[in-house]
Amino acid sequence: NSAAPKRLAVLGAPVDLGASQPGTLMGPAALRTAGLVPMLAALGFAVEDHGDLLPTPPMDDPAETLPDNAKQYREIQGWVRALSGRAYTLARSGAIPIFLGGDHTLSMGSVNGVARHWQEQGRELFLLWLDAHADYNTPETTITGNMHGMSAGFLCGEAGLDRLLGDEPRASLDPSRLELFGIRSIDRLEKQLVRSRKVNIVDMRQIDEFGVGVLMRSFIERVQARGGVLHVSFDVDFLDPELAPGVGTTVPGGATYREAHLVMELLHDAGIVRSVDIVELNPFLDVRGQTARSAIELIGSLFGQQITDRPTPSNAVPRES
Ligand code: B3U
Ligand code: MN
Ligand code: MN
Repeated sequence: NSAAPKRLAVLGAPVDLGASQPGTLMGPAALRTAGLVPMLAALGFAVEDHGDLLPTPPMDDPAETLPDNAKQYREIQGWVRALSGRAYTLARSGAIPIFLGGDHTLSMGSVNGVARHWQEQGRELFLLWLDAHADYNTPETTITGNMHGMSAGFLCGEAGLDRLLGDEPRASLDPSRLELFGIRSIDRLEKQLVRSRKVNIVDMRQIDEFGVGVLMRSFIERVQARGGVLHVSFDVDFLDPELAPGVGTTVPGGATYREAHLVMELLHDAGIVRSVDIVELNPFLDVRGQTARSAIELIGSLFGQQITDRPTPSNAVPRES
């Protein structure tokens, strides 16, 4: 898609209070150490590194308005508010923002901000959630209270974290525009909730039966048929733990090296990606930088790294006219 912007804006958000295990705050540093910025520059992009974000100071929400079962709520609120504002201005600047986490609460801010921008442009934003988990809990359904398990639900307007953004405008994302992909761990009440909202889920069983190519192409076709744009929220636990041991919540049976690259290559060829999160990398748990390096390679495929520069076959996804 020749209309796609050629500017990439990298922003770190070293938040780790949304996860059960500390350590994802080192994620942005590990991704930079693994060579993210020069890799993207070598693909022909103008890459701006905006460094790491600081959270806004805690708000003075009265105690009785704070949600139960949402651990570290005040601190996360500071991150989410800061992220939403920055995401909005970065998206408006015409660059493709790449948010480096940090745990998956990052997306509550990043996606809200970019969604607000696309709403103003009158374009439908779709959200691809590459993850072992559905992250569709609310303070009411959660078992752990960990807020990284609530991000997708929050973004689709689920109740219970209503004051999280403070005075930042809350964008609305219809659950029909969320695609959960790679799922293999979901809580009981969470499953009921995604079913009742008719969220699209591609779980690992579907991937085993049909393959990622067919499933990803049908999702891309759906986005293109609506003239939509896409935010990719990449939780590295989407990958199999053999490939990506550096995460706090590994779940066996994840995407293989080749499946994950094919997902990224198809997304690149479709020309619909306008913003990206890379989250849940925990360098403290990583093995000699392996997970960080895998994540970087996959982001390379998402931004056009090819094996033989052979274009997508002509019988593949129809292009936007
Ligand atoms: N669903 C569980 C587990 C979980 C969600 N996201 C992660 N873990 N990384 C929960 O805590 O909500
Ligand atoms: Mn996640
Ligand atoms: Mn996950």
